Amino acid sequence: MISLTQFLIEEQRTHGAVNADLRLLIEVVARACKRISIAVGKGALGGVLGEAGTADSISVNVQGEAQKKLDVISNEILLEANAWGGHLAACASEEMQDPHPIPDAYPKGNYLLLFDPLDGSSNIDVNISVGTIFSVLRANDDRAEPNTQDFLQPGTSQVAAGYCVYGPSTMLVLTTGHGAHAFTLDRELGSFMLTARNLRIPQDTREFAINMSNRRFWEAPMRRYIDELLAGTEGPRGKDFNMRWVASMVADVHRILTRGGIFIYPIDSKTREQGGKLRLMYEANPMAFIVEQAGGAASTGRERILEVTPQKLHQRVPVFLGSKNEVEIATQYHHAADEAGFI
Ligand code: P6P
Repeated sequence: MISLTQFLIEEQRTHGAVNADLRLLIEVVARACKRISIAVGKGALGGVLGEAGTADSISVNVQGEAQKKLDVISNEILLEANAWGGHLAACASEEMQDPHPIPDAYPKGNYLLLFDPLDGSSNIDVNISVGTIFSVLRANDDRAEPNTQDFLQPGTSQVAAGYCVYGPSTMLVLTTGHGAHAFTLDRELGSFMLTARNLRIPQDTREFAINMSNRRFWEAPMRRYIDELLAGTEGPRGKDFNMRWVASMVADVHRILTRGGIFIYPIDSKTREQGGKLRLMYEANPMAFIVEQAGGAASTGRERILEVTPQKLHQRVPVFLGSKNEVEIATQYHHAADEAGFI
């Protein structure tokens, strides 16, 4: 069993896709995730549960969502860990309106790091798995101080992406463009150890993940697709399906990477104005990169997620990802509905 460090050095030797700076970046993010795992694992004992801010004014993030104390702590851990290494030009986070520059006291590098520091944090207070999601882009070499525009690159430009799921075990799943690989934290060693190389998502599945309570808000092709799954063996799909919904994207996606399935957060009449619920740059894009590297597919229901041209840093998109054949069926239903002119 090899460590994350040894794996990255092997990647550097075999593929050359991982240079010294990118290897340092990934190791620094992994180290930050270990610190977040410790904070999350303390639960009530760490005095870090509940909302951030004061009793009469809960702090709200740029998304307009109530911030948990652990959202703020996780964000700070990632910013501090990445400040001094000289590998980054700037960071961007779900928790911050604008990109965060590397302090002038430190050298700047050639990468941009985007992250959702603690995805699913509404589950923290009820002790359900949460996670950190990150995406790595190349910085614009011509600009000393990166600006928001430098971050607005399509998902196909990512050089690395990963997530850390804080569950019964803490696991890091990573891609640098040569497969998706899983590492489990050995708490005694303090190292992430390679426990699954080249994850593969089955092309077909009998398991779907969606928040069914939104059904009345869905577009027609979304209702058609899900109703056919619910019809089971008597319906057009001719087989029964099972449903899971953790309401923590990292946990749902990790299950799909491990045993297949389709994860869906569609656009609906509630989220039409914002373009969907999940964020493109630091949720959909990194997860789409990982899922495609594991042989799955990732679509907005109408186009490949990785080919969406970003317009805003906190842009939201619909997400269909997982077992390729199911993503393709759902996407085909949306195209058919669009061509027929009804939604
Ligand atoms: P809902 C968590 O807040 C999150 O961003 C994802 O992790 C998760 O998949 C989704 O929202 C859950 O949304 O509407 O079911 O609470």
